[in-house]
Amino acid sequence: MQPSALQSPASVFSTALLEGLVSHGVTDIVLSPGSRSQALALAAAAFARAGHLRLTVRIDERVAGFTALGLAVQTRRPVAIVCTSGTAVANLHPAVLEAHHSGVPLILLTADRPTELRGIGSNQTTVQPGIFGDLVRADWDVPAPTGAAGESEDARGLAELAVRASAEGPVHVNLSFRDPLSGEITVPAAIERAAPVESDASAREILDLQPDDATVVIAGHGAGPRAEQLAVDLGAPLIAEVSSGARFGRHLVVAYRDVLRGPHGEAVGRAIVLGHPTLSREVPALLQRADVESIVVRTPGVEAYNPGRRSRIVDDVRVQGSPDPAVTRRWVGGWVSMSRAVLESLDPGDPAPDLSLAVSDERGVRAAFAAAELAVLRTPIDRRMLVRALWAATWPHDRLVLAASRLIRVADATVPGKRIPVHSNRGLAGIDGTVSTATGLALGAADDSTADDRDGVATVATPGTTRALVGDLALLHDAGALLAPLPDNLRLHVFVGNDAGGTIFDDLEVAATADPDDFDTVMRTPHSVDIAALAAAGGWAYRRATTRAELDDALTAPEARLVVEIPLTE
Ligand SMILES: Cc1ncc(C[n+]2csc(CCOP(=O)(O)OP(=O)(O)O)c2C)c(N)n1
Ligand SMILES: [Mg+2]
Repeated sequence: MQPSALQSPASVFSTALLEGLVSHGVTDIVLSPGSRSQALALAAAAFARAGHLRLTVRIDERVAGFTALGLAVQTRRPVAIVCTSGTAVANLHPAVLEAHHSGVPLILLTADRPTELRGIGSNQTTVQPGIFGDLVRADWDVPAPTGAAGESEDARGLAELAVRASAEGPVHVNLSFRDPLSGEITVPAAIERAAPVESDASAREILDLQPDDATVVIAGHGAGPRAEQLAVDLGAPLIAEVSSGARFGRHLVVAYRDVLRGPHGEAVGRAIVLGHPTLSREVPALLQRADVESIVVRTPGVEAYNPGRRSRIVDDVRVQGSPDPAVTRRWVGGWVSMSRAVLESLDPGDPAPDLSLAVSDERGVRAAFAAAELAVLRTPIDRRMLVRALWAATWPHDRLVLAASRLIRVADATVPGKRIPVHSNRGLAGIDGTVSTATGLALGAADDSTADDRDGVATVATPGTTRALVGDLALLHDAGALLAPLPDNLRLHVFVGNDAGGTIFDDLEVAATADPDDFDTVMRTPHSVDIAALAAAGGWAYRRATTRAELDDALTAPEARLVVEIPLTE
């Protein structure tokens, strides 16, 4: 017989805290195991069993942090993370940094020892209050609950404050617990949902803009589809980075780097920035030019992008009047046709096959057609082909996740307009946590209640496939993500462009000046990890794609969890 659990103020407080979080809109908790955090963890398990929230458990807090980040990005709701004391807390730091720089709502619930056990060399006890410094929007160091009257109300009030403060980024709730560290848990049968808090828009600075013939709109990471609308309303060319959420439409300029360096770029008189541009040198150079009026629409809660420290930072812009169609045709048309010419010169593309040859009466002609078709399918994969193939295979009900490897830059310089969900951790462009983030995005999408109208991208009934495109080092950095269990109802495919190290550095000046062996040892860092074995260790299916045909096959693979390795040779 199981002994009946004791009453513990830790569990009573934790239960009330979770009730408060759920009632204010939290639907997901990601947790890692530990002793000091047991009251929160066991309460979370009981809440999940009662259907009040979804619980995701990860052994590694770093993986847990990025998984929560992906969940929060996808669901657009704050996600709570539970961990124990000590180094566990510090392992959340990378995800907290990314969340801080991209304004993602995370609620960190870290367990700690009570004050009487701090500062005396107690096991697994460090200085947790303030450990995240200025990266969190708010922090609390909560004394250990004692069972005093009113503690549960306090816990629910704290939950509400934490949810509110997390609207624009991470918050830290450090929670002390005393023995007994857990006890009986009484899960509320029903939890009343509080009305969402409307943000106060009255103090916002909105700048009125008139269309002219020298404006360009720049959509950095996370700008969203309104950047495209703004370009149309202003009669302006649209520079939209690959993870901007605005890479579509008639105003899009794919080869923007080349166009910015040419006469059209020189003619720019005004640039309006939304989101966080990080993928080119030409955009910051433009914003620093003395003859360019630079206007940046800030993302709430996030450090404004201001490369020359001369941009006008506003909360929003509004267009007055409409652009002259003839002017728009000339100005936007010039950019778009130059972009097209650049792309064609880079890559004339496959000549359109003459399909009539396939059904020709002459055997020789039919054979030649088949041989030509085979040659295309046997073509070795290069980076451009890889990013284009993934882009083409992604539909509005899917998600594409790009690591901060060289491939995101290739994608940004190459892929055409298409309205699909693309995510990349561009807050700090770390190569860490990409697969974990993709896992969170996939989990978020698998939850039907989140299948809302995201940015006007089609409302979907199926969660689709989440595809992550990562370099080999990005995969190895986050190898722990492959060890995490995932529900069967989601499809997560990780495409690894394996060039045996970090070849992004080959494009830097140092590649030509440094000793080649030293450059390899300390920058490129080649390795010979067996990716098939790594995938197998976590129970993932594995495929290797060396030709176009094999890649096409992998892109329609039915497996739930799949690692596709693509060897890249140049
Ligand atoms: C956490 C972290 N550590 C180091 C870096 C610096 N860095 C940027 S790209 C890169 C190499 C990426 O290698 P890989 O993922 O194989 O992509 P490739 O450049 O080969 O395409 C490194 C180490 C970083 N961005 N983030
Ligand atoms: Mg690499």
